Amino acid sequence: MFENVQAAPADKILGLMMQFREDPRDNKLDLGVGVYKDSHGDTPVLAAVKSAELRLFDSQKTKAYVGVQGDKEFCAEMASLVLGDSVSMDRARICQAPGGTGALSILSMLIGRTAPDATVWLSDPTWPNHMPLLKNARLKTQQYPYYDTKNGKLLFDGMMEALSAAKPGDVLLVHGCCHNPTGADLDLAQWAAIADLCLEKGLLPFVDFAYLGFGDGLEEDAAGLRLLASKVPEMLIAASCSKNFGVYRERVGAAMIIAAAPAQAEATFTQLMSVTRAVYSMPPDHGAAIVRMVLTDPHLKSEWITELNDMRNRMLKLRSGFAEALRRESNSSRFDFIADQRGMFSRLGIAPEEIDRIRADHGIYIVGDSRINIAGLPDNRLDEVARAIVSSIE
Ligand code: PLP
Ligand code: TYF
Repeated sequence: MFENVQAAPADKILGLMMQFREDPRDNKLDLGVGVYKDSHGDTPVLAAVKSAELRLFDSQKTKAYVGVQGDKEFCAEMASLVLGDSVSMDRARICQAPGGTGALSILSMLIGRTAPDATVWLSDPTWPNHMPLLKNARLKTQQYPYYDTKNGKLLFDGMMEALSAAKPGDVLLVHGCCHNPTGADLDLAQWAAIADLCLEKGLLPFVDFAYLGFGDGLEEDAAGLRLLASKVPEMLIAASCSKNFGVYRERVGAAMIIAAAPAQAEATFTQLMSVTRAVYSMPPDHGAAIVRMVLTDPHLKSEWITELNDMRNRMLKLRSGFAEALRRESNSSRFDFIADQRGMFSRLGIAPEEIDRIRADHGIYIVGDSRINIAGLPDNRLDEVARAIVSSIE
């Protein structure tokens, strides 16, 4: 069976992460994989999460299965965090999933079951795992223009124009906030235009929500998604807790279905549960139990919000500081867009040879599409990093 199997292409981001680990240089700098780092370059366990883990250790009485939906209280808390009061909860069904990726995958398989002829439209560029997981669900895909890397600008008109070719029943995959890899987000007027487009053309919006709280704030980051949810009859959401709770390896996320009527939501949810039973039966418990504890305990919740605010404010400060350092070093406004974008990523808009040179000469690791992880920048080396980049580009 295996004698003719060819190796699968590597994930470029995860490949770069491995290459970085093997680099012996002391002053090497990882701006690759999307993991939040503090001013010491560490990704520590949040204090609120640690407290919840200690409590869980003391209070947990069983490791018996959690059930296919996962922890119901976790699901309810996630629904309220993401959706607020934008939709009536009797039209929504939520399950716990192994990370945002797990949520994206099971929802994609649900689409594959219920609308196998649908085309899923995704942004160009997008997170490199979107395409493989949609293909894995045997779905057709097409990309819409989203971002002009050379000029650091969102291509909203191009996006809307491309989507005019979408057929009724097609799926529109959008990033809820902090677009990966560009950091360029839709404003509220653009979210409203997308809602109108979905209504007009009968498209199903599918929101990938992996960075809630990393852009402008918990409420602000959810505003576009909630506006959309308040207008459309049906919607899918894949939420991740990896980044905002810093629980990456625990694999915590939620898959949400919104339907036009409660009975449709319920029937569709039974299909989703049938998908998950076939794939992994039941979700892992530990991370979701922690998130549930944090969200249901007022003291832990406020501690978490403070820690989330600190992470976000650090990234915002790094954005303006780095844009300023690049402005000084390049004597131009070429990189000013970095200060205006949001979340963990921006694309420098430099060439692959330049990226290779920066890695070879300075030990600075940047993804091949010129994406940098803003949180990976050390506060006290902004000028040095800006100098290394500017000196390596034409
Ligand atoms: N979607 C986007 C856009 C991401 O950047 C990530 C990051 O890893 C994910 C989904 C999935 O996150 P995870 O599966 O680690 O929760
Ligand atoms: O974009 C990133 O860096 C994160 C982490 O296959 C990641 O979302 C990257 C690639 C991948 C899974 C996670």
